[in-house]
Amino acid sequence: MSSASRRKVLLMGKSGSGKTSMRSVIFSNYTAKDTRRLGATIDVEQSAVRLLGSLVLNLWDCGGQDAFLDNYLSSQRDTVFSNVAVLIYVFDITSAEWEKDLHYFEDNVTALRENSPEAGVWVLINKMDLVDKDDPKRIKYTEYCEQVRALNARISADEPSAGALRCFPTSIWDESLYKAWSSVIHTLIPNIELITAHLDFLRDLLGAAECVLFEAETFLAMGKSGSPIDCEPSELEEIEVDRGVPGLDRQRFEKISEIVKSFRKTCQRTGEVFTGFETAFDGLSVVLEPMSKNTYILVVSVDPRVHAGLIKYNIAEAHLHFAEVGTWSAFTRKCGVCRDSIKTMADITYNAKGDDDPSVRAWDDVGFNVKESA
Ligand SMILES: Nc1nc2c(ncn2[C@@H]2O[C@H](COP(=O)(O)OP(=O)(O)OP(=O)(O)O)[C@@H](O)[C@H]2O)c(=O)[nH]1
Ligand SMILES: [Mg+2]
Repeated sequence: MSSASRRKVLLMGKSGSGKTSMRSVIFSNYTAKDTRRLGATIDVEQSAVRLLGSLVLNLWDCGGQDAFLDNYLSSQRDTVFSNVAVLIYVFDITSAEWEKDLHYFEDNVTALRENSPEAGVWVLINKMDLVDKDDPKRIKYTEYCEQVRALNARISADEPSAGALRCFPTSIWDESLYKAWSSVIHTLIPNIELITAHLDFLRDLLGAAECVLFEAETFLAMGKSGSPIDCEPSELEEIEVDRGVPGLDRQRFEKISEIVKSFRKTCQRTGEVFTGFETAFDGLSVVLEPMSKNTYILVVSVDPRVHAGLIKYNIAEAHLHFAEVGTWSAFTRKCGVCRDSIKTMADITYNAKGDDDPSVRAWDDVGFNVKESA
């Protein structure tokens, strides 16, 4: 495996803000309730999480007690802050020491910019479930975000290559956690454009509103056809608008992640194995199926002629090739989507056997079977 697919992710923030809880819910199948028995993290707990077969996240869960924080900023500064792809900084919205928390954040981002200037910073303002009743308009969250952004802009002003900062409100008790983590992972996937191009192809083949790829273990949404996964409604592509995407629930990806994960747990308890899901409404078919060893695909078709069986047939046709898309190395299966997309990519090659031979079938040759049997 190439080292390019290993990414160091720092998880930092004050003790008790919820770092280990979120890591355990997302990556170790804990329920929110299970996290109550977690003890404080001592120093740094490192773990490696493999996603999509070839992307390895090296998670550094950094215990947030004052003595540890001081160490990270002094004796361990270079070790902790070098080669970082993403810093996930977790704040506790209920903290009584916001000024002090902000001060630590400033010190951490300063150390990050010195050692890994291009790293992205994800600020998760956690435990929103504890304040939402008293502050339904999230005024406090908005204010905190503004302060964090202003601080980051000041620290990063002299660093033209500084990675972007994004803020998310989170709670381990609802799907907001999946939205934030999906956004992190999405940016770490190598050649995400290639996945998007394949999903676009399947979407158009099936007259679908969208095709979404989920990671099989965490059920985090990795990518989707069309516009980016976290774009604003005004940024949707015309074809998505035509097919009714604006009418879909804006939180659908994270809701599906959470629902499928908890349903899968229920299945395990009753000795069943979750393999997929399909349903049909008036003129709408929805299918969720394994796509490769490490992924599931969700297809929402709005073409009334396209039934679940046809969607599943096309997913099955794409299986072998999607397994290859997950490995990012050499592409050997004939594919028109790869041929067009990889031309513009520097770090991967497309070298399919029989690419020039019209009698060799590509998985995306529309109507190939029809021609063959005619
Ligand atoms: N209500 C609520 N409680 C949370 C949330 N996230 C975490 N907690 C609780 O907060 C407590 C502390 O969580 P941890 O994950 O251990 O905190 P930590 O940031 O890892 O702390 P250190 O390891 O000391 O740095 C646990 O009892 C969690 O159940 C949340 O979103 N809402
Ligand atoms: Mg911890």
